[in-house]
Amino acid sequence: MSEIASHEVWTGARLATMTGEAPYGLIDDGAMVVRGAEIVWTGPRTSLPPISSAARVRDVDGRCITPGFVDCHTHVVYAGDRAREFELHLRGADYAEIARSGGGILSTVRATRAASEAELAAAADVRVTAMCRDGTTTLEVKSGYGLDLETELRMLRVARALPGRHRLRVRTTYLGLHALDPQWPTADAYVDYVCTEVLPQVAAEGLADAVDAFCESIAFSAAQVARFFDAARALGLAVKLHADQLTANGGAALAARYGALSADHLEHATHADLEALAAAGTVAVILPGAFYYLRETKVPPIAALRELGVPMALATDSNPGTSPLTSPLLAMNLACTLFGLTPDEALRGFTIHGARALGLSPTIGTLAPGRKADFTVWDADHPAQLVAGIGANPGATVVVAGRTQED
Ligand code: DI6
Ligand code: FE
Repeated sequence: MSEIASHEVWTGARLATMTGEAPYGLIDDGAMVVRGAEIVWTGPRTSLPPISSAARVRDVDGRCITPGFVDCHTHVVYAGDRAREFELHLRGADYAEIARSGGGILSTVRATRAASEAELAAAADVRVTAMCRDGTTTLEVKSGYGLDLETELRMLRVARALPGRHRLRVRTTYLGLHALDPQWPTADAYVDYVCTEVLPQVAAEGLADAVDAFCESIAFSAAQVARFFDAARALGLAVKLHADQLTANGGAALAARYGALSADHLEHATHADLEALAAAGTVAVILPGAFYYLRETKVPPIAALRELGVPMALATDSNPGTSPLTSPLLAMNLACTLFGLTPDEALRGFTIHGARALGLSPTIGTLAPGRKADFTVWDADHPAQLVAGIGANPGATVVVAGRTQED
């Protein structure tokens, strides 16, 4: 191979490439060459091709390098907080009861509608700063706390502007069917409004990469979501779905029928639903934060997903009501302790499969030639250490598009 006219050569690294079948796709004593914003070579240090003398060599002294984390399901843009509801929940009120009595999503809707674009951005900044510190380099952000045209557009604009202040990539999702706005006489009337007035405007302004809905007994039916998905598909938008989280309601089957990028939660999905996901190539997104916070008891069907070969992504579901969680490290630990994922599966969930759940595979999510140079050098010598701690960050140098914070 000819000499690499490169800028950065990372050596002395234990590379968790997340490619192939071997645990973590590990390369001990590895090296990685980065040119500009792209990875151009990875492998054992001893096979490193001749390097130009102009290259900058960075020896990381046995540290482990992972791909940047992809948090593929968050609601990180919102105003207000729901600590009062947490108190009620601990005293025995369940999530559905709180929602029916005007709390829940609607209480965050009231606070978000009242917040200016600058206030919403400032609130999101605090959370996104914490996420970046713990290794997140790509973030999906959903709207859904506005319900009306103006606030939904404001949320999406705030999400789209995050990379101007934080070093990360953002994908935005219009969560059109999240809760029923009480000003509408029926859910169907609200679905009509969303499909004919909000969705076309979101698409016209290019503010969303995908759409999502909350398919649940306390939210929207599979038939209502199908109408929304038809409208989204006609506008060329990808679909994702909150499916079978609290009850079995046909969500995962619907997601599969529409070739969704992902079906998320899945605690109550049936085996037939999972077979449909496998056949459709839809990613299952596992969200242990919400399970933990709501003190649920029905775990998602991990063994069946594994058996059927459905890729499992993992995400924080960062939101004020069911998962006020920003740390991918803690989410990975919870997925292992509560759901029995292996640390290898947890890391794949936040890298290669998270990327796939956003339609960004293979551009990001692994350490391999041709991928974006989004990665983290950890003050840890093995990737399992990142998952074994209870959200403990051992120290991290986060690189996005080939650049560290200091570059
Ligand atoms: N994602 C959601 O959108 C809902 N549950 C979930 O996991 C509720 C979010 C909220 O209560 O604000
Ligand atoms: Fe969610």
